[in-house]
Amino acid sequence: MNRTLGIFGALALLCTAPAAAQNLIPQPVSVEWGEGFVALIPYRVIEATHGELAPLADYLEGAIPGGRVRLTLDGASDLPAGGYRLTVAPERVVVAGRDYGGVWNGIQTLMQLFPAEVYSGSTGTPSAQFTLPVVTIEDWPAMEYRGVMLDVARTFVPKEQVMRLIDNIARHKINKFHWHLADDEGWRIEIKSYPRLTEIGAWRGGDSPVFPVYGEWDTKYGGFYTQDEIREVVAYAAVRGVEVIPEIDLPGHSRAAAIAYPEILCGYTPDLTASGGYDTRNVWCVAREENYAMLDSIIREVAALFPSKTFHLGGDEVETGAWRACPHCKALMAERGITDAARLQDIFMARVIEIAARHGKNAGVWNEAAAGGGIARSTTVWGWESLAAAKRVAADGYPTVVCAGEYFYFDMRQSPRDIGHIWAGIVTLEKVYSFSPAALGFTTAAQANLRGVEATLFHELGLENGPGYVDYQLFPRVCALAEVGWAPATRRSWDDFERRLTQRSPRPGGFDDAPSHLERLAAMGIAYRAAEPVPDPGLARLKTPAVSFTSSMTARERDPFSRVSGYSGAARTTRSVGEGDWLLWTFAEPVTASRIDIKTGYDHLQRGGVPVGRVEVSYDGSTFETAARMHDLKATLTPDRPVKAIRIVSESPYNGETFTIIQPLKIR
Ligand code: TNX
Repeated sequence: MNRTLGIFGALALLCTAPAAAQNLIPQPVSVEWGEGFVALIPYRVIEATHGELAPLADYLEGAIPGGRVRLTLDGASDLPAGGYRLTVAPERVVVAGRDYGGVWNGIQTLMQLFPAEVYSGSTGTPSAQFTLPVVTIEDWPAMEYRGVMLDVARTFVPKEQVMRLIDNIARHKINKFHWHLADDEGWRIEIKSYPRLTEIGAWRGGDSPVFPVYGEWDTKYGGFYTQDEIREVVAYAAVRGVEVIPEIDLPGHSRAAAIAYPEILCGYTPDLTASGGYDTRNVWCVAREENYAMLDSIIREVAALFPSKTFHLGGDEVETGAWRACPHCKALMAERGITDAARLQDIFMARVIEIAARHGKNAGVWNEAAAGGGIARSTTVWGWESLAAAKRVAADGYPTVVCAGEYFYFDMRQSPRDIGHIWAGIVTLEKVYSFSPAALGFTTAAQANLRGVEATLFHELGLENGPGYVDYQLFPRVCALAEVGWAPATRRSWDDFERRLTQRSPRPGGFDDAPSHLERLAAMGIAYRAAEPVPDPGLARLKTPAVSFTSSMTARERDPFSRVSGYSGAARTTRSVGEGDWLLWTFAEPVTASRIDIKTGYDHLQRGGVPVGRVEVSYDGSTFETAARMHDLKATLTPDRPVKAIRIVSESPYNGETFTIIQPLKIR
């Protein structure tokens, strides 16, 4: 296939060669700078020597402003998978890939030789500044698996944004997109044989039987992908050399599915006292034979949509209480001679792994599912709980993807003042970059089992932090992850990485500097995290007037109400807030304040508070009037008179938890 659009050649300009000056990320294996720069011809002449590279020729056509480029699979067969040779010479640019992904990777390196504008979508006539350095690059990845996981269950991410994310990670030579499609809070993929999974399970709040959590408390919220949309995303990713790995999280994390099809749950009537009458069980019954027929049908439909050989079946954080209470599960345990109910998970996982195999897939699981050692060693295991857990599964002989929380959970905070979870600590950019299997004590045998690395974005905090959240959490940490997966630790230097990320690099001969990588991210339209957030100066000057706090609920011993009245921390009650429950702050003296912030639920996460309700104010301590409504578990008052008391009256039957958290008032 030959796409000749013009006849002029490129022009070589004689200048001194740049030092390793193009700020390439991830850092290639070998770069040999030649003499001078090549000025681009003002139109594209893109040629692909193999029919299968046609999508890449089309991609490049829309991606660069000019130049004569040959894409080929010839001349790189000696390189490892994903490898490429890129030569920029006056007569033409050649991207020779070991395979399709190799050509993609070479194209991405080529694009980093351009000014950052190449990413801003303007592929018109190149200006005089559009010059490429003469160079030969030979390059291949250290790790086969370089992934990003997105949870679309807690916060739904529309198809277009998923594709945008895939594009942006693929530009960093990330080659796997792990799509977390079902969890407690939503089922996001159309299953034709079980339509209620999305008719009911894709929506929460409003008139849905799935109760609201994590924001959008008083509206019906959700979404799902039709099978056609899934195919579209998979095809879009394939053009970019990205394999899409679906995940249906089993047998736990399945509340949305269980609300749509309650018969999948264990066969007993649960005690609903702490949960406002909701059945919150989220675990498939192991002993119910019909469950496996249903799962066969679900797995068959999902498997058919994804060309990936890998099918992630979940297996994390299974709440075994239901199994222990279930007469059928207990009978199964007796029959198999199992005394620990947790081991029922081995039986369940073996069944679904076998179903996946029947539909042509190798299973993937989270590390807990491999804890018993009872599942097949062909199963890829994602080591997420900790570095130690990742080491353990790798040492146990499982092909391992490392996504250990303390390195690769990008829902963690990037600094103490940032948004995010904290359970795995602060995950700074430098921490991500520091990951090195050898230095962190993976044995040689364990290292041989590593498939690679993956960043995960679990998405409980998406709704409350708005549309920029995904970019903010992922970038620039994905840039560090990309280099960790691509370049062995022996070839990496934090100082050098940080320089390439943040500093421009001068180019001789009067040409524009090579952009910093952050400039490229900006040109891609990524709302990356640029710096640590500044503290709110008002917080240091909060008032703490004497106040008493009471409620219709009682506090548990460990987190008493005195924490709220003492402004020292959060209190936690012994049950979910229900309709008519109240929280009351009474000041010793009326308080003059310009602003009072009221917050319930976790400090960092919209969960466990008062979702719907009114906020009443009293100026005399006896008559109350409604002054605000709870929104996103919080409210703000700007009183024009001294306030004697504040009362929250709940109008929601349930908050999705078995407790309610109350934060101290912030009074300014
Ligand atoms: C643990 S990661 C989970 C997720 C949460 C995440 C929050 C995993 C396999 N389970 O359900 O969203 O922590 O960081």
